[in-house]
Amino acid sequence: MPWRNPSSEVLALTWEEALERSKARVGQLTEICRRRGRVLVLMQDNPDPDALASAMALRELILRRCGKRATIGYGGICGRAENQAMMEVLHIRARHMTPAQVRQFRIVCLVDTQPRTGNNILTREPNIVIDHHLLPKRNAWSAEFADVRPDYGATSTILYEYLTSAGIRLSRDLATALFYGIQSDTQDLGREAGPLSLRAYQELFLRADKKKLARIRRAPVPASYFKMLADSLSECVVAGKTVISQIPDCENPDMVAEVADLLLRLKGAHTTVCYGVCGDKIHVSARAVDARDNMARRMKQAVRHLGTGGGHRTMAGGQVPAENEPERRLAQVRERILRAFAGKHEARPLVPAPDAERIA
Ligand SMILES: [Mn+2]
Repeated sequence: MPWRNPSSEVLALTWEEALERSKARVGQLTEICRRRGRVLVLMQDNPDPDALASAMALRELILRRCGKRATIGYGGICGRAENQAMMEVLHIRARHMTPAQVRQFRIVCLVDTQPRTGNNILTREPNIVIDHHLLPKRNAWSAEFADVRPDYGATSTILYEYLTSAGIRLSRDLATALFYGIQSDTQDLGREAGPLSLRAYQELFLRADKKKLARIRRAPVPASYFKMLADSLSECVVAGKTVISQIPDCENPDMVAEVADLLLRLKGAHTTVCYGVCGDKIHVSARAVDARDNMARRMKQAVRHLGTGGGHRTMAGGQVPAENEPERRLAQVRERILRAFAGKHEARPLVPAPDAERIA
């Protein structure tokens, strides 16, 4: 079934109308999952809280409606301390998988990601796609069931609608997960969140376990976290209203996203980009204060013919394979980033080098 980016008119739906729509979708979805064969809920390679919560919710829906225990999987690293804590504290059993393991499942559901985005390990057409990222104009894909809502702040909101419309009572852990998913993906509803996400957020807040939320948000980080942070700041440059940073020895791709988020707090900054080599790929994250800066479009521009990229208007990600000649690839990516995000502005260091300061 081919899909197009819907207009934002859906935001005109009332909560009741949205639930009605979701109820119909749940019917279609459960019909597919009831078929013979094991079900896999696959997230992006480096799952974030929205993906983890959505996968947990979809697993619950499939369990209650189809009596089947779906497996939750991902291909990369779940590196961020908060995300690891979320899995542990809320008992989300997600497995790291290889493409060969993924192929053993007959029914595959993608959540919070889409086929051919380069950020998941699926090598065939999925049966089910539930997501809220912008759809690609080219590289169109198809699936038996697809519910993609780019006007939604989080995939967790879609799953909350599904569960509510199906009359499924949420466990405290699941309510906590979905609340945290919406909160983190919309940055406390400040980023691309509509009235439906607001409604879900309010209802879930009442049910969420605040003590567990605090344990997740303040999860301990290893010393290497501060090393990566220090390195990223010493490499950081400002070009016009764009802040660009590199993490030289990046242990996990989540750090790239985290630094991009952090740098957006710089006074006067409109957009931020952070990149670094993690494993055999260069990961890139971009953030913007204003949706008009369309980060997804610029990211695609920056990685064109080198890798894949996409996302939302205010947050986007990209991946460039770098198995061969990583240094040359890195230089190429750096140049592309400067061109796509900084234009003609001159790049100056954010933090002066310690030596330069001493001389001055
Ligand atoms: Mn999301």
